[in-house]
Amino acid sequence: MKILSAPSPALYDFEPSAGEFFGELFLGLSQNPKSIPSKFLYDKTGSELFDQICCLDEYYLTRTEVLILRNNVAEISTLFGSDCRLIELGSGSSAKTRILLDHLHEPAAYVPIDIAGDHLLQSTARLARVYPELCITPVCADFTGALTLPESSYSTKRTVAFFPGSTIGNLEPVEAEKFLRRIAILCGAGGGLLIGVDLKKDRPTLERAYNDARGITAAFNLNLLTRINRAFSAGIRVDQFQHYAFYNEEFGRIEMRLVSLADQTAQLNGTPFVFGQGEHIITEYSYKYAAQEFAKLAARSGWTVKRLWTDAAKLFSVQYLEIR
Ligand code: AVJ
Repeated sequence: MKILSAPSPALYDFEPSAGEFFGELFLGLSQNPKSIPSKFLYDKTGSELFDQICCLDEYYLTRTEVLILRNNVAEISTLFGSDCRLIELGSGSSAKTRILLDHLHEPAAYVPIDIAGDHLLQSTARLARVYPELCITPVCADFTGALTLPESSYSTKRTVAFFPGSTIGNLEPVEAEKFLRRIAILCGAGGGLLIGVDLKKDRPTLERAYNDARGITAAFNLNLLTRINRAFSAGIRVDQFQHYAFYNEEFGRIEMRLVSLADQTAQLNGTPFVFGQGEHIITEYSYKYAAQEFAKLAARSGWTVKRLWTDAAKLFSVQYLEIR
């Protein structure tokens, strides 16, 4: 992990080290069924494709969350109070954060954290121009790993983490619980967590969101293989893989997969990995929660749900949690 202090662009360049990428890839592809951690979907191209996904008609999550944030930002600001330090986990282009920053009562600092360094650099630079008064200290890191916040030279009354997008859904419940507990420790006493949580709903709506007509989600998924080829000259035939996403109701999650259309072998630093025709790689889980289920998960992690906002169709929720 690197803590970045503006303005030193060179520091922002972050790619997982080849060793780190290789290690996790090797482990995932040695499993049965094969899997690859979803965080590797977000290289430069992946992050750009994800931004496009967020604008798709089928992908109701982003626009619904933005609507909920807009409709309730006054109440959210009151809950945060003045002089709060806002941490964002997986800040991406920070578009949703601007809704908060425009309304917060004298925020003390903003700490965007993201794994995609270039993306983080660009959005932080843009943000600094819009909020010249705000202390912004970007951190380029995998927030599922150990996190240290930059030293603060400012005084804050409370640290609030912002975790939008239902990214919590990428983690399996046991991991989500551990993660939420770590965030509680990071925020410390009096801390808060504003989190976006996608809700359970009918299968067609869910499956359409991950199988858009324009094939952007497919391109996003397949880009992972292109990235692996680039990093390791793995020789994967990307055109012989197919995107597949479906709702697994038993587990309450969308499963995104890459299915091999042919028998083929990839090479990872000299180790062959065989893909049989029809064999799949799991590339992402996206868990959906009923409000009650998430409240229980929060409680197991040391949080209590203080407030839950949703949209008229109850597609998505934004929740404010406090440390118990
Ligand atoms: C960013 C993890 C919330 O699971 O909906 C979008 C990623 N994957 N389309 C999600 C994603 C396919 C997204 N999250």
